[in-house]
Amino acid sequence: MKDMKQRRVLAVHDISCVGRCSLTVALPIISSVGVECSVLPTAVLSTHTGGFTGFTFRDLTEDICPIGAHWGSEGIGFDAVYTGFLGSFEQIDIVEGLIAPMAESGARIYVDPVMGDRGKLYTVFGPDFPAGMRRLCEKADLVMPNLTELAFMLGFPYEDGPYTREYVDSVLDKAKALGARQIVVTGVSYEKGRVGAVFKDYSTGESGSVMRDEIPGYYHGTGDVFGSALVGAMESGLGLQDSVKAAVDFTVGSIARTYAAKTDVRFGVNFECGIRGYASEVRSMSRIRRASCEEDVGTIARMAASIWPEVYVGMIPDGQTEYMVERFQSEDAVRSQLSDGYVYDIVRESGEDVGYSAYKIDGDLLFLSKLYVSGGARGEGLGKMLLDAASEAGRAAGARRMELTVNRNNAKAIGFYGRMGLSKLREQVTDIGGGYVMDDYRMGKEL
Ligand code: PXL
Repeated sequence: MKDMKQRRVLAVHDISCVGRCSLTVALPIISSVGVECSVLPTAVLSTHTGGFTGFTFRDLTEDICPIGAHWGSEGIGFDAVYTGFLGSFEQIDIVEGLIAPMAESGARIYVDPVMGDRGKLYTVFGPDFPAGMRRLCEKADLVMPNLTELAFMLGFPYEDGPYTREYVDSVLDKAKALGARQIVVTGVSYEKGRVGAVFKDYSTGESGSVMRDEIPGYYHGTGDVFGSALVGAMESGLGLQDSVKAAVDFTVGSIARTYAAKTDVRFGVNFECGIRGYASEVRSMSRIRRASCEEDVGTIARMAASIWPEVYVGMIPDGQTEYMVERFQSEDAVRSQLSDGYVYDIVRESGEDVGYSAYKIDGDLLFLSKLYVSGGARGEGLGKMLLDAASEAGRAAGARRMELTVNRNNAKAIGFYGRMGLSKLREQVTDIGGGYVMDDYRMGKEL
């Protein structure tokens, strides 16, 4: 189908041909949750640099600008960018230049400042490298360093764990200086034998941790398995806490499988056998998803056919609801709106699709065209969730105000929109053919 709105992520990492890290894990993991994953390979190595000797390294820094220029000339854009291992200080600068305009046009930026572990920088990096990574972090919405990388970027001495909660809180406070709205720190331990990730959203103050039993040994590529799973979950619409949980569980499962098999750890971890479980966990946890396949179109049309008659009964003349459902919410109508730039979000409750919104962003205006939740699921905050998701998407794409139309007799919806901060702008009558009109209020608010 044409122009369905899957999210498109650009993964900027090297390709280590053997060893399961960087792009060879980002691609399958991000794809597994139905998010489109494009790549920008920064270097090609025969293996990763941890544990193999004599690996080849072809630097692709020179190709980055022409690749970006081509995308620009074709109008190719990304909803998010996820950067990982970068080969040189110069490469950081160039990647920063490439992603700055993407960030400005609303792409969410995830930066994993891959540099070191267990208190040491990887041997391929010089002492000036952390300053470069720190600059890149300033461009990010979410950063995912380990404690070694934080220590190098922020200039405090690295200490081995376990750590006190006060110590980790003080590190999270210091890390605010990196400038990202959200942070996830990996490899944190509060007690011997338990390890996991802590997270904080500086804009809301939400923070927490996800800890699991530690598995003995050191496993290559786990930072990339974790980062890719985190990006896949976030881009599927999960909140920070749920995303961290999904990523930790997937990573720990991959390590456990590898530990049990006693395979050579230089080849990375067995994430492949857990990828289905991860994808289905993300899917079942994500309350809101963007309609992106033929099945979703059928779901929306079915929801409309059952919700609309219930909403509009007694509000508009007999026959008008059926007319409007057929005209605006048939599968063909939904398909053509999707091709025309409308985004449909579907919300689920207890694993069932129970409502949806549709909106279109045009310059500084986000027009919310539809917002419906089925009778049995009302009063659970799902309408607000859909409205918030639309507002956030609008803001990220540069919209400054939201507007919608609502039937003048629909007191419940008018009340709801009022509570959500929208006010009446004017009355609006629209002739929709078939002898019917829509007698609406136009409502709006600043985003
Ligand atoms: O993200 C880990 C990683 C990625 N790419 C290369 C690496 C490593 C870790 O050592 O060497 C080339």
